[in-house]
Amino acid sequence: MKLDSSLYFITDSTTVSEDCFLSVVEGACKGGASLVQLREKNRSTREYMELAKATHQVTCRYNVPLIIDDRVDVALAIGAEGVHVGQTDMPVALARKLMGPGKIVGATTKTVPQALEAYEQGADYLGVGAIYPTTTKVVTILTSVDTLKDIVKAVPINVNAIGGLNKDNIHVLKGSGISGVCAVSAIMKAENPEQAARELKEAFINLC
Ligand code: TZP
Ligand code: MG
Repeated sequence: MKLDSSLYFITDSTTVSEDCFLSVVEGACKGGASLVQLREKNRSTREYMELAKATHQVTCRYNVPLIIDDRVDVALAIGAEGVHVGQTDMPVALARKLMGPGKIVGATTKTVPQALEAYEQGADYLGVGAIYPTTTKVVTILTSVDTLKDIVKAVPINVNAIGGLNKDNIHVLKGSGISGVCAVSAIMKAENPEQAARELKEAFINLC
């Protein structure tokens, strides 16, 4: 079945308590997130695993696949549905080999050659950005919508836009052919994450 990446919620647990964090994840799922990525940069392996297990309990209730950022070991250990790797992480081919054919492997790419390489190595989807400047802690540069469109044309897998995206600015992606949008702060920092997720998803669906 084709992967639904229409609304890809990526977490940032650094600004909230764990209870609050899990309720944001639940709100995102209720509001229509079709994928959730747990993205942790400052936790020990043990802490990452514990949070991943708790997050997975929530996402499983809503049948939303959980993707673990960077860490194939954590993804395998907790039985997550997939892993996401960046350009400085484990190569896609190795992540695919370790995860097996039934799991989801995603990759961050910013150029057509990177996109082709990730696709050829077995990626199921690509994250492309940052489209807009972002307030989320990340080392990234801006990617133009033209490059995004070139990547969409170059590979037959899902391509998602990422970076500073919200319901009020995703109109720039109209006609780009993307399969979905990724968002951290638009949902994580929203007063009502469920409503924020619902509105962002609606805005994306209205683009297509
Ligand atoms: N990669 C490129 S931009 C970004 C990542 C992980 C962060 C996106 O966060 P936000 O808050 O949706 O701008
Ligand atoms: Mg990474």
